[in-house]
Amino acid sequence: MTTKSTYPLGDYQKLYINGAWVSPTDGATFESINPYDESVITHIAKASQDDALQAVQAARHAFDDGEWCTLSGKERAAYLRAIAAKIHENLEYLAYLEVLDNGKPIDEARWDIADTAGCFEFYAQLAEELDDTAETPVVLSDERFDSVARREAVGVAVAIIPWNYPMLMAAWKVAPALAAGCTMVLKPAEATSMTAIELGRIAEKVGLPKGVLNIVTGFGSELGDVLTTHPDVDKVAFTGSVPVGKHIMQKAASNVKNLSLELGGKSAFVVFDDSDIEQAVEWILFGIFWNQGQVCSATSRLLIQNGIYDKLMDRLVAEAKNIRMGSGLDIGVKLGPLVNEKQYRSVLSAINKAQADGIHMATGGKADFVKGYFVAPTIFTDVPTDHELWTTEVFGPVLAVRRFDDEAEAIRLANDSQFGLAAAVMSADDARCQRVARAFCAGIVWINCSQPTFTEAPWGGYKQSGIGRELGEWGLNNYLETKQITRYHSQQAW
Ligand code: TXE
Repeated sequence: MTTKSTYPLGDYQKLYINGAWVSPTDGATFESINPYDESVITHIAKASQDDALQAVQAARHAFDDGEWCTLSGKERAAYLRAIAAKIHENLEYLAYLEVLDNGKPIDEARWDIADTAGCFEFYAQLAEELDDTAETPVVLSDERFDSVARREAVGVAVAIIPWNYPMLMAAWKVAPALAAGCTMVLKPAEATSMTAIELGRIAEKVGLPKGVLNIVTGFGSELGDVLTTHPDVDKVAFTGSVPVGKHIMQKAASNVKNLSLELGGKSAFVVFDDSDIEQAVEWILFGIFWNQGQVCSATSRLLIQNGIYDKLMDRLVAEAKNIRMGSGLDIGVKLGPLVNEKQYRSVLSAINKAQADGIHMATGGKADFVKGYFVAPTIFTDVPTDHELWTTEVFGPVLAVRRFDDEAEAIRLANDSQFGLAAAVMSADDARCQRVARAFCAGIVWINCSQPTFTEAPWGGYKQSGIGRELGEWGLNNYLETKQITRYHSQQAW
């Protein structure tokens, strides 16, 4: 059975710049492809470099001369709440668009859209609080002076986001930026542009002042350098691949822009002998197959203690084989297609390489579909620690498994990675879990679960997984500068 099968699609051939819907200067568009059946969903406006420049100028003008900067946090919060309300109102439609564009199961898309609204609500509250908390007194050692630390908007921010959670990733950057008082240029991933454009429509409907949020759809390889080197841009926030993150870092050095990066991961899940097998199976499957494994924090390396290994692997492989694949719109489907042909080929090539290198595939591989970018839930065992399947992000439904003897070995194996985004541990012994959690080199650690994500808690990685933290108050701080204001109030001579 399918959920509501069709909704009328909007117009996706315009860019949202300075509060107006404009055609790209050269009139270009590109196709958005449905990963389920490879059909063309619609045509998307393909911004030129000139369009990107105009978007930056609009954001600059709105920041320097517009009404946005004169608003209190409470007034900005009202816009954020209005955006959240509109997202709630249109939840089914927006979730449907995410499924078409990205392929994910509709229930997951519904969670994403609800979280997107929740993110705007959360930052609305922080924007309100900022009215009281923006300035904090600083106690100085010299009493002839007093001082305050004042938090102010960074200025014009650029957000470049990926395709795995299209609207949610936009919210993670747009909501705190607007809460802080920044203006923004948002560039969604070319594979999934529709809900970003819908966000523009929502911004227009709630009357967000012009130029505060600008949306340019198009290719990162063409627009990226304009957005990340322009002297009028004060901050760049990026989520995506490590190579592009490194490239952006170099470009953003042009005028020492404030930069936050959320890059890849190869996160470990450590399961000790005393774990409940069924609970372990549930969280391991969720940790790697949710969103087709296209999750930066996916626990794609599984470390199982020897005593539980055989039993747990039997159950894991059996359950992985049971995962229903198909159209994200079909009720009961738990695994949709990968987002696009590029990702599909890249994941299949990682699987083929591992097989060619003699690594044992317990289940999975290319799925038996005539059309669409389907890869079955795949599990490799006894993966050598120097093999790329163990060291490199696959970003697909592919789990690499190894055994371990004791806690020290598990921690060593988990931390032996160029990445440090997330890690998970499962055991009935809470003291052990707490110890291991503190020993992990990772920005996000889960105990007895994997992947639950909360808007209130910090999100980001160690090592090559990135710089800075999103979400929570940390996410707001990404878009704030801190200014010291110090006054000399004594009659004494200096
Ligand atoms: O990423 P890209 P891709 C990882 C994952 C995946 C791999 C490739 O391992 O297999 O990256 O995915 C924009 N200047 N992640 O190719 O290219 C691009 O338009 C500025 C992890 O899709 O990094 C898009 O908006 N921007 C990840 C965004 O960067 C540029 C999520 C991400 O695309 C640019 C996605 C340039 N030169 C992929 N080139 C995560 N951390 O969650 C591209 N872009």
